[in-house]
Amino acid sequence: MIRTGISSIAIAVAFLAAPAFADTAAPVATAVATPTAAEADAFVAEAEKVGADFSTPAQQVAWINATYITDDTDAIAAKYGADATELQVKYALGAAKFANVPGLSFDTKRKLDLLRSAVTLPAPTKPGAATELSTLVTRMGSSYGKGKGTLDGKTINGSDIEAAMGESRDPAKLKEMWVSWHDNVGAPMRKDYERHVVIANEGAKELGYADVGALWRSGYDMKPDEFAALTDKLWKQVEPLYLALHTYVRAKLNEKYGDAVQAKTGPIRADLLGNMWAQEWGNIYDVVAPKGAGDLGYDTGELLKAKGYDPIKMFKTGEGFYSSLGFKPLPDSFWVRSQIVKPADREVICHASAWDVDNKDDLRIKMCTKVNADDFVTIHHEMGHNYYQRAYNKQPFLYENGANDGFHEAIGDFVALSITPDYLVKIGLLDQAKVPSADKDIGLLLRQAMDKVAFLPFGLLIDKWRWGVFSGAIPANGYEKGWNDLRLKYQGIVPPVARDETKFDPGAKYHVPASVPYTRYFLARLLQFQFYQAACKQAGWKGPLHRCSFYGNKAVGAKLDAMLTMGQSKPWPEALQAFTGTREMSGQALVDYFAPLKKWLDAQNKGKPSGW
Ligand code: X8Z
Ligand code: ZN
Repeated sequence: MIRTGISSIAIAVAFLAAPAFADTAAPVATAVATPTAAEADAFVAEAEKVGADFSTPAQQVAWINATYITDDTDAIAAKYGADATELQVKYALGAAKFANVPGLSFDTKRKLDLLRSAVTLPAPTKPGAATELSTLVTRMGSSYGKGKGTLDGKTINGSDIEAAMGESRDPAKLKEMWVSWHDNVGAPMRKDYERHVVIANEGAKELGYADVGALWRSGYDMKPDEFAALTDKLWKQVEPLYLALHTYVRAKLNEKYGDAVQAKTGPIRADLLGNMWAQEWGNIYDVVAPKGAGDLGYDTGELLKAKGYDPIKMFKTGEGFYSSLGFKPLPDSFWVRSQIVKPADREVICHASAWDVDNKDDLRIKMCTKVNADDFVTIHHEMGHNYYQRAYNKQPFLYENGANDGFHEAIGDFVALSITPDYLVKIGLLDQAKVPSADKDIGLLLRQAMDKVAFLPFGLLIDKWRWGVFSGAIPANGYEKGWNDLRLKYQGIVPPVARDETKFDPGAKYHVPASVPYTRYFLARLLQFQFYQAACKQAGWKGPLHRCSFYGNKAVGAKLDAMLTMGQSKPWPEALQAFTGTREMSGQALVDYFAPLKKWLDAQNKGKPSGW
C-alpha cells in the first residue's frame, strides 16, 4: 500500500520492512531447477531498481491525495496503491523462492527477507483483489481525513476537536466531542474495515503467513511469536508505573469533577484525560498538579503563545535543535513543499507525517500545526523521521528504513526529551529566573509522565486489537467489544457512554483506517529513554536524568548520525548497540528516569484503591 508506515515514507517503507520470519513454511518454489545464488543476486537487484523507480511518482501521488482530498485524487491514489501492492506481492512471492538457496551473501539473504515482509497489507494474486483492497483503504483514510465532530452543536474539524479536547474542562462538552467524533468517524467505516481484513488475510496466507498480524510481527529480526512475547515482557517492566499514575490521576479527577463524573474507584472516563483517545494526558497537568511541587511556573504552550511563536517559528526552532547536533539544515524545498498549517480551502489529512518523496532529499512534513505544547513535540518527532531518512539515503533502496519501525518513531521523541527548562532558557523562550528549582522536580516528572507513561498501554493495545482481528480471535461481530475490553484491561478506561456493535471506535483513531501498525510507538516510548540515557551518559551529565539536555552536543550528534546512517542494513540490535552499547530493548531506562516520581506516587497513593 502507498500509505504505510510513516505514511509518508510511503512506497519506500512499503517496499521495505524488516526480515521475514514467516511462521508457516515458505511457498514451495515452482521452478524446476533449483535457483542459484547468482540468480538471487540478480533478483534482488531487479527488485531494488523496480522499487526505486516506482517509489517517487507513487509518493508524489500519495502526497497530493493527502494534502488535497477529492474523489479524483482518491481514485488516482487507489490506482497507484493497487499497483504498488501487486508489485510488492510479486517480489515477496519471488523472494520466497530463493529463501533456501545455498551460498547467499549476507546482504542478499537480508534483502530477500526484507522483501518477503515488506507489504503492510498484501492482496491475494487473484484479479481485482489489489484494486478492491486499495479502494477500501484509500476510502477509509480519506474519510478519516474529512472527519468532523461537534462542539456546542456546531461542526468542528479533526485538528480543532483534538485541540479542544486538550483545553476544555467541561465534562458535558468533552462528552459531546468524544461521542460525535467516534460516532461520525469510526462507525461508518466498519463494513469497509471488515472487508479489508478478509482480503488482506488472504494475501498474507498466500505469502506464507498465518494472517496479517503474523506478517506485521515478523518485521523485527525474530519470529512473530517471540516478538509478541517480547512486547508483553516489556509491558510488565513498566506496568507498575502506569498503575501508580492511573491511581493518582483518578483520585485527582474525582476531586475535580466529583463522584457523578469520575468515581473514586474503577476505570477512568476516557474523555476527561485531555486527549481524544486518552493516549497522552499531559494536557490536563493543571488538574493533577500537586500544590507547591507541582507548580512549574511555566507551561510550554503558554510560553510559545506569549513569545509570539507561529508554526513556522516552531519549525525553525525544531530544526535549530538538530543543527546544534551537527545535522545540516533542511533543504529549501522543505519550506516550499511542506504543509505546515491546515489549508483553509480544501480537505486534507491533518494527522502529522514526515516524507522523503524522492528518497534523496525531498524532505517534507505534513501537519496542521497549532501553537501548543503537543505540536511543539510533534514537530521534533516528525523532524526525527526526516533526519533519519536523509541519513540513510545513501543506502541501497531496500535498506532505506529505520533499524526497526520503533527506531524511526523514537528519534524525534528522544531529541524532544532534551526540551528541559534550561534548554528553553538557551533559546530565549523561558526567563532564567523562571527555571523551576530542584523542589519542582516531581512536578516536571509528573508533567512528563502524563504523556510518556500514560501512553504505554495505549501503544500496546491498538495492535493487540488488530492482531486479534486478523487472527479471528476478535470476530467481526465483536470488533467494538474487543476494543473496549482491551481499553479497559490495559488502560483502565471506559467510554463516556455505552457502546454497542453499531459503533466502530477503533476507526476513530487515525492509524486504524490508515493501516499503520502501532506497536512501533510502544517500542519507541521505551527506546527513546534508552537513547536519551545513553546520550546523557555520552555527554557526561551528572544531575537528575530528566534535567539533561544534549542540545549543542556535536559528539552525541555524530554518534547518533552513525546509527541513523546504518538504516536497516543490519539487524536492529546492532544499531542499538552502536548508540547505546546494549543489544536489548528494555523499559529500564524509562523506569530509571521516572524512579523519583514512582516513589512519590506510591506515597500519594497510600490507602487508595489501585487498579479497576
Ligand atoms: O502518529 C504519530 C506521529 C506520526 S508518525 C504524529 N504518533 C502517534 C499518534 O499520534 O498516535 C506520535 C505519537 C504516537
Ligand atoms: Zn512518527
